[in-house]
Amino acid sequence: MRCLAVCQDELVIRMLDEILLPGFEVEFIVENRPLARRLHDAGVHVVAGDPRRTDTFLKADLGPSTCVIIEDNGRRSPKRVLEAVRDAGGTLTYVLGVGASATARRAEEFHAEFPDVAYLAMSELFGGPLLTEFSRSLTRARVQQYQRYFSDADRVLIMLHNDPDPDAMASGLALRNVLRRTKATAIIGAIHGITRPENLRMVNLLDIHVETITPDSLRDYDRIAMVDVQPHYFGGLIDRVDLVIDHHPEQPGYTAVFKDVRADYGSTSTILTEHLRAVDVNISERTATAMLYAIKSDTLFFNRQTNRVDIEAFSYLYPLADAALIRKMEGAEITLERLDYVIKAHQGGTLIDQVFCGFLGMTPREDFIPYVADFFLQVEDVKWTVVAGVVGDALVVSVRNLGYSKNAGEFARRFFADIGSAGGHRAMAKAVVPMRAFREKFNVMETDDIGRRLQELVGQFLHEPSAVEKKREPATVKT
Ligand SMILES: [Mn+2]
Repeated sequence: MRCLAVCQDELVIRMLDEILLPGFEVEFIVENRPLARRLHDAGVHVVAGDPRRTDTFLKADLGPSTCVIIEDNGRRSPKRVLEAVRDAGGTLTYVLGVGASATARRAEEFHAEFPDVAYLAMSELFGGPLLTEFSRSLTRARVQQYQRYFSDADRVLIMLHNDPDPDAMASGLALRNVLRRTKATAIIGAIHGITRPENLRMVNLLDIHVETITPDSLRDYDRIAMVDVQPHYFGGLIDRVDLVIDHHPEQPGYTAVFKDVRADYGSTSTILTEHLRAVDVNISERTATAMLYAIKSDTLFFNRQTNRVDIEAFSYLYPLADAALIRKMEGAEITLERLDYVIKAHQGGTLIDQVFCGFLGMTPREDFIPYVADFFLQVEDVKWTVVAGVVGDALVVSVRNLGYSKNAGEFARRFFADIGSAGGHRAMAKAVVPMRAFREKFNVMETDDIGRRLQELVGQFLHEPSAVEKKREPATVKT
């Protein structure tokens, strides 16, 4: 492809020349003759001429498929140049904003007069990679500090939250990697082990060992790190740790020697991908597979709380991971016992105005409830699901939606925060309330009425005039 660039700044010319060659056949139009001569002597394809004259472009053989780049350094308006290009038949025109004048307002000004012209700001084009590079060196310094701090420990514990999910386990593997340790010297542990079938399948397929930790055994470790969770989660059991790496909102009330908490990240594995990259540690196929699966599952394949960095981490890990294994882990979601609860919800549930509500009765494990809520969200014509079940003496409610006009987290908080714990995101939320409090607040005597009552609550919530949408609120409970 041919490219004509109207530039007056030597640095810009040399940069464009280097970037566009050899993919483009590039020629520069320069006003300043001595500069044109100098560039010509340096081997740059350049002609001297007045870019405000149409015949300059005709002479340069401008055609409709020639790409034209016009530098705008803010000193002199390039409007006459744009007119000349247009009169000469140019259609693929870009203005390259250089310097402080390259603002969004400037872009709008051009757009108003020349709607076909695209405005590119140099700072935007180069800013991203440059900032990534600089923040990587900050991360590098941080990681090297905690690596040193952990280096003389005999036994390290990498602690996960209860019922560890893919992100917790993948982060455990990744941190072990960053610390350059083996499973003998860095134990991945949790107080309550894994229960969900898909997570158990991950453990088996990737041969991950999560050790059960007792409060007493914490003393046996020289250093304790936490990933995907912060100490407050353990309710006073641990108030001081050596390292915390997490993507949940930062919590007060504990001390950590080193801490990397980034609440705007979609997964802890995203943070750890950056740590691994910053210190140039090799990522094994097993770890990459676990991390890729973790990012996919924590962001619901980029459906919630996803950041540019999550997508970047995903594309970095993708070629290193075993995608077939991930498909196999995902397939584990469907089990016969889960199908029993799907059937139960289907039989007793109601679908009204694209809202599915179901009550599962007593469930031996909590994961049946979000599973059924997710399941019915896939059904044609379902936009919201609210599924509840009784675990122990608590009613657990899972809320999911596809229609983004109302916030699932807000629904959970509105009705349940005063009698239990409730929270979540725009598209998924959860509430856990004592059964007795639920019965009293909502005046439900018969268990059979629970589903119907929930249906009424969602109906009420969805038909209220929409309040001004608040910014996404952080999750306060694990959904
Ligand atoms: Mn997570």
